[in-house]
Amino acid sequence: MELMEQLSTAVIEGKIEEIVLLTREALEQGQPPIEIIDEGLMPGMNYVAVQFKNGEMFIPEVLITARAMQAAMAILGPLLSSTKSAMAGTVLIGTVKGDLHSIGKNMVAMMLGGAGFEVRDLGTDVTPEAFVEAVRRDKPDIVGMSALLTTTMLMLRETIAALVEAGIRDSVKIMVGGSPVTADFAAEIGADGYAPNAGAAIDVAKSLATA
Ligand code: B1M
Repeated sequence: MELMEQLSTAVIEGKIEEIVLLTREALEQGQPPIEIIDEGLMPGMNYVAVQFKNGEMFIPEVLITARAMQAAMAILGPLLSSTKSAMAGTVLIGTVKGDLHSIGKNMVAMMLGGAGFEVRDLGTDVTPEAFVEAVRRDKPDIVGMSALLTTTMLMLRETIAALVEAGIRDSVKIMVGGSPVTADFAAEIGADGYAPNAGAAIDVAKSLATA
């Protein structure tokens, strides 16, 4: 089996030790980190997503695959960041209140770091109050919010409302993303930018930082 295919299978089967070995092997073979993500890890994660949706995989199994994915990202993330050039701006990022999905947000954070942004990750299940407090403290150029559930997507709106209420909305640019989020929804809730994936998030962040 080809190496990228082996990586996908290791994600699906949640084999952490194997995924670490395969990721290192791919790097030793000179495969760029971004290609290992796109061609090895993501196809596995996409397969898991379909199985989960169809009720053929369950939360404990999905958690194991998520851990395997994170183990690979722990190796690849710093390499994405090592191409850091001049500081492009500062970004505060977090997954909104009620939402524990971290993989996509982590990927966006790592890619932004690699593109030269200074990134502060607030983690998951971040309340609107915590976003407000962090903006006051860190004065970032951009606040990035991730939401993966149709229910927590509404928390994007509430978090923006909290920033407005606190009188600091106009001190930052707001970027949102996550699988249920659309450009229309982002515009409707008053976000400044939306990105469908981590690659696009870099372009959006760059244009927001210079706007
Ligand atoms: Co959950 N889950 N999950 N889950 N989970 C989804 C999201 C779901 C679509 C699966 C399904 O049913 N088809 C579904 C949501 C349905 C809906 O609301 N429409 C779902 C559900 C229902 C749930 C629970 C409610 C299940 C339950 O308890 N009954 C529960 C909720 C827990 C909670 O958050 N309160 C739950 C739990 C979990 C696990 C904990 C088991 C695990 C998360 C582990 C973790 O993250 N540490 C999990 C996972 C892994 C998934 C799926 C299978 C994969 C998500 C993922 O990591 N994708 C997911 C299915 C799916 O997405 N199709 C699913 C890979 C990742 C790289 O992609 O996160 O989309 P993504 O990020 C992309 C883009 O969206 C974008 O860039 C990223 C990289 O390209 N992006 C941004 C993301 N954030 C961005 C921010 C930006 C810009 C771009 O700017 C700031």
